[in-house]
Amino acid sequence: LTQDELKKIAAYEAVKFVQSGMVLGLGTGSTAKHAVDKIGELLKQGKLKNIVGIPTSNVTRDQAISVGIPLSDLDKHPIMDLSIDGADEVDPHMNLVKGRGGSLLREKMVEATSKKFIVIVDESKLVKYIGGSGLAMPVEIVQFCWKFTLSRLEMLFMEAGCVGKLRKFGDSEEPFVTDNGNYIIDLYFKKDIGDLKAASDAILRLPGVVEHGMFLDMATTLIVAGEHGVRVTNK
Ligand code: DER
Repeated sequence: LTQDELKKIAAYEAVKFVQSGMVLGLGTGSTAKHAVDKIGELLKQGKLKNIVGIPTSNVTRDQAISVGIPLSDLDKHPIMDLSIDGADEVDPHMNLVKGRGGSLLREKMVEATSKKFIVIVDESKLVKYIGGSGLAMPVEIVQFCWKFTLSRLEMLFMEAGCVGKLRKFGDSEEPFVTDNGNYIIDLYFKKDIGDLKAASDAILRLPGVVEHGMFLDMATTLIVAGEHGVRVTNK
């Protein structure tokens, strides 16, 4: 099975939890994309009714429109019955790293209001500890004096050998700009950063930081698709 087929299996398993009448947080990324497609399909078949989607990015908004999911926003629907989204890393406590697609702020705003937040991943996303994959831990920051903020973030995690990089748009030298008009600093750690809650608080206290990609104690259900099938775990 290819990685995308595994992502589809996890996504379709999550959509089984969607009931008619729900207000749904619609995630962003290549895994959540399959869930959005499936919800649209079930609506078309009449198997789902009266769904309101709250998209976590402009890309998901456009996809949801194209598959016929009625949309609204957090102002009108401040509480989600259910959110479904992917993740870049999942640790054994269901803490997540998200944001490699650049949508972490709206994802966190939507998913923090959810009664149930189902994370859908292929097994390659499972890590022993956050920051353990050596891949990016994204932080959304304001554009003003971004070098200043980058160096403050690196200093926070000096012991973990932290290096920060301004995310660029594709292969260009242009900085990536989020749906919210902000920049993203990708942090890379050489070692475990230890207490995630303390790390989260320290990052958020830095003026200039908008939000970070650690989703701590937010997921309620994890669906992992692997070579041995699909596994659903509740927190
Ligand atoms: O950028 C994001 O937050 C995405 O949800 C990411 O965490 C998962 O993206 P993927 O499903 O394309 O791997």
